[in-house]
Amino acid sequence: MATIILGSQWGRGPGRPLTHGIGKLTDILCPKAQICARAAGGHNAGHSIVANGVSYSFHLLPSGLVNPNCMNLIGSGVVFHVPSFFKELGELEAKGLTDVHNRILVSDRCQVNFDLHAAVDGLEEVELGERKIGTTGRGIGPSYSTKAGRSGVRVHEIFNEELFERKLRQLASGYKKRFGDLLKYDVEEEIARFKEYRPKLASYVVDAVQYMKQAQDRNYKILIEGANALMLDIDYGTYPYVTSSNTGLGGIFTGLAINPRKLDHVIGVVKAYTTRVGGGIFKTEDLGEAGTKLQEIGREWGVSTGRKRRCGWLDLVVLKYSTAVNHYTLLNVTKLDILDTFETIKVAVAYKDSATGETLDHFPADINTLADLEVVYKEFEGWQKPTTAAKSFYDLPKQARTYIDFIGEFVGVPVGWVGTGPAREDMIVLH
Ligand code: 2SA
Repeated sequence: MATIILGSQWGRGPGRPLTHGIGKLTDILCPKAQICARAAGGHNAGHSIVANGVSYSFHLLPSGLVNPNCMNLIGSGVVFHVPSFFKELGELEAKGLTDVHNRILVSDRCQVNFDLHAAVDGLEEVELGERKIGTTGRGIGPSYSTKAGRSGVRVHEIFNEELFERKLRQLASGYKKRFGDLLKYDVEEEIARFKEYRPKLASYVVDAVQYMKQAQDRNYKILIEGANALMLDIDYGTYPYVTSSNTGLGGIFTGLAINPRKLDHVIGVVKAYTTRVGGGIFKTEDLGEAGTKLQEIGREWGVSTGRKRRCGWLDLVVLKYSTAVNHYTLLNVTKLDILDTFETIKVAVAYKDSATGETLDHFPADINTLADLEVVYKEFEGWQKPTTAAKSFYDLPKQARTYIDFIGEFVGVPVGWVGTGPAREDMIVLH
């Protein structure tokens, strides 16, 4: 049976160098899992896990590597950057994780994300000027573009040297025609690097369809880690200010070919407020004191790029929409403790057309329509007490319980976990 963990807002990450977001829940659920898998995205994702006092950062690799008994799989929907794969494995090993090389597999159907794609990512951002997306610069968009354009290179093709080199040269020359000398990329150097990677990579590559089928036939417990979050989904996010993969539930099925009838739970990770990295609309962003306070107390910096995250209030219109797309069966509210010192806490419950006075309780497709709408907030009294020591839901201050209950009731999904601090034990289990 599989459990899927998905980011429900614009980021899934922890925002501080300790375990706090999807990583933390993965860490908690991992001891029960035999396989931990990634389905989509690439090395643009980022979160940290603290295990036995050591902080581990994950970008491309599944965080099930922290559990010594867990196998890990990079699924077919991931855009696979080979240098990052070896670098991240090396870093995890240097920090003391054991047997990592024998516990990670890569689908032979993954698209290869080349340094070429990162170079193009940068140039495309420059072309966009003021309308730039604010990407992580990891070549994610260009990798998925070449995949959709059917000119990409897949992992299995790395092992057909002649084909690989021909396709990569072709790809590079296409981009060279578009960008000329602005493109700083030496295809021959990349080809030379792959001569070294090729023999080292072979033992990790697997037919992931067969692998997952066998695992599901044997009723293995599989934990699937979403990358990024729903509002960055290429189809359902705030397009075009999104990443280029399906970060929602759909991407899990295309990326891993799992059996939809063998699912335990789809867990939505909901930060108790909202953050966003990069450009794009963010209706509940607070550019004043509250936003700065959330940024500072929450230590909201991107794990992959170190960029400051924009901060604001929880948007339940977004969460309801995210639930309609991802069909969460349980929610994990995270970072509740970051709100501990606020006198008042605001939550978006609807949008309003100020011209007509009409309220909208759903999330519109058009970001220009959205831009014109006003946010309708509900205000909650803050609890102004520390929540980190709470061991059970009833240890939480009454105002904090009201806040959590409201979230679950508003979207119609039970809250299964509440994160109240960075440590593994700072997680209240409710379900
Ligand atoms: P890209 O690089 O093409 O995927 O960027 C497109 C948009 O998607 C956003 N994006 C992210 N937003 C939040 N967190 C992400 N991962 C890292 C983290 C980010 C970091 O968890 O901290 O370290 O900066 C992530 N990855 C992509 C990105 O900001 C663009 O708006």
